[in-house]
Amino acid sequence: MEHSPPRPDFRRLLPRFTGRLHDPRTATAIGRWLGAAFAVCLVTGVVSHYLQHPPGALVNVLPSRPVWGYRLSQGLHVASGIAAIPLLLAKLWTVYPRLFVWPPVTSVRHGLERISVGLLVAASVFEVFSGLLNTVQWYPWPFSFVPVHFAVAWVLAGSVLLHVAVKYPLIASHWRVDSPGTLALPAGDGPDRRSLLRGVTAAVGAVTVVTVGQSFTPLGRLDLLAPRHPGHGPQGLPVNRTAAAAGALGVDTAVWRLAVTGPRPYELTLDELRALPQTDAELPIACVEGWSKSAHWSGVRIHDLLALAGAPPGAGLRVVSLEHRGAYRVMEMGREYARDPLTLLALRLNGAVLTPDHGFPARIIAPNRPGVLQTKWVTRLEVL
Ligand SMILES: Nc1nc2c(c(=O)[nH]1)N[C@H]1C(S)=C(S)[C@@H](COP(=O)(O)O)O[C@H]1N2
Ligand SMILES: [Mo]
Repeated sequence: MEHSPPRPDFRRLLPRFTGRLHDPRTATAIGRWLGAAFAVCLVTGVVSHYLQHPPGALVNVLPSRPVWGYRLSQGLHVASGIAAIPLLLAKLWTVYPRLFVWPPVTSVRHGLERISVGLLVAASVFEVFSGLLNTVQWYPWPFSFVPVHFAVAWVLAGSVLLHVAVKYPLIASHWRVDSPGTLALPAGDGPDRRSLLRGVTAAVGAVTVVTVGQSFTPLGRLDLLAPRHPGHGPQGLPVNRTAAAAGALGVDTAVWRLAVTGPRPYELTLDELRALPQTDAELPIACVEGWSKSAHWSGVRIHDLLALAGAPPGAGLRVVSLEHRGAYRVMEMGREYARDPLTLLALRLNGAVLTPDHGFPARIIAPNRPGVLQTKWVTRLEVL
């Protein structure tokens, strides 16, 4: 007699989870910290994006103060992104048994919810790891980092909001740590959950402490894992793009000129620039990739150079570097930056003439400004 093959019972093939830590209470406890990290990351990321790529309407209203504004904002962006890594891993561990629920979809609503969670997980992992790789200047992908990281941030923000809305009743019933009667667990909060949460907290603390020194200089000595140490580099300041990489080595000061175009265009030699009134400023370089360091600069006020060219009050500025190619060869700055008395065409750094890597013979330094816009090896200023 023929036997028909037994029908496979998928349920038996699926792993079974009995641990109580994969429950909504743990998911809520970790999820709220992850949500907080994502919120800080989103706000500071939007600040960074608009300071770096201001839309036309914002160009002339973006403030050049406080001088440390961009440094703080970008330091928080990278620190909250790094803190999100252990939180995200812990959150995914807590909820991953839900990958194995059977049947995988019970209704249209359930199907949509699972798709939205898939999007949430994909966007979270993408944002956190693309940001991390960007801090080490590693781009193992074919697209341009900034627009994609920015666009996916909105996908992430939307899917977090949707997720919180869908899960609201569960989150609300587990939000208060001591709410009586909300836990369907016989033993209440055992030491296991507390240990897990303590472990996650320790992991967040550890990754923060060994990287935050890249921008928070008092903890500079503990900065073991951050890709750039704020104290390392010529003249006590890191360098992202060297003069050799930019083809800006060996500038001949006998032929170099600063050209200023405007209603009354003119040119200056380096000696003539040095003979103009010099201004000192203590200002940070705050790289979009996370490191920042304050330094002592001196040079000629941009405002004075523009006035000499007959620029109308409130004029903006285009700055051109002698670098031949590179995304940061040409930079524009709006009115608030151009007229700030601390915005300099710097000739000296920390008491000495700029080294080639820091932009010899002249570079821009301005307050509250992303590092990528602090143009090095300047050769021309154009009044806008
Ligand atoms: N012309 C030019 N200027 C530039 C860059 C560049 O690639 N080309 N890099 C920028 C970046 S990303 C940063 S963070 C700062 C770093 O300045 P530093 O090397 O003097 O520390 O320079 C900026 N100025
Ligand atoms: Mo940078």
